[in-house]
Amino acid sequence: MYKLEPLPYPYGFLEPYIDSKTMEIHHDKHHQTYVDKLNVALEKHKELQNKKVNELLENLNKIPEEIRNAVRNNGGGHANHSFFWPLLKKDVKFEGKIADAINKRFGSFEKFKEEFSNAAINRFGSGWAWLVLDKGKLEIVSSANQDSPLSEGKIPLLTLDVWEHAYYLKYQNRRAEYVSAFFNIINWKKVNENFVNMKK
Ligand code: MN3
Repeated sequence: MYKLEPLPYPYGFLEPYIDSKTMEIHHDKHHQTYVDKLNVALEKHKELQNKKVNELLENLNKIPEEIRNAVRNNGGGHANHSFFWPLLKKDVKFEGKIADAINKRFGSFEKFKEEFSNAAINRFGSGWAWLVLDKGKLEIVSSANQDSPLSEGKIPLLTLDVWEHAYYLKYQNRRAEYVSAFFNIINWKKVNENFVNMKK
């Protein structure tokens, strides 16, 4: 059985950039639902129940076909949100090895911000924007629905949820404003950890 971990901070932790009510619904309702539906999908597949959710996503082609889409969507939903929450914190400096690597790869923080923002804003419908390592190289990508870059052999370092449920209460249709606010709450210390620990 998969289980929802508590949010690693109080609901109001990211105010005013992400409001308390959004965090509460997003974590307690949306994320919970992905976990519940993943458990339902795996009910008759005991051999998969003890695997890490990332492992399921890395090997989607090995998941029995009748539950593959359910695992892709709900396993993805569980993994993506679990990865997302700790990436959010106010007032963390852009520094460390990841900052050096971003500056080198994109030219400057501003260029990186522009490219990441475009990926987030232009993702049509629901999905995620990502900074990933793809064969050791930093890349910005976006994914539809709850698709994870793990399923394409990429290593996620940073992500932003651009489903409407992530921002609609406060920002309504103004996704670009939400994306801009996100740059005030990136936990660069955590992104740096992801980079240092996962670089292959
Ligand atoms: Mn979400």
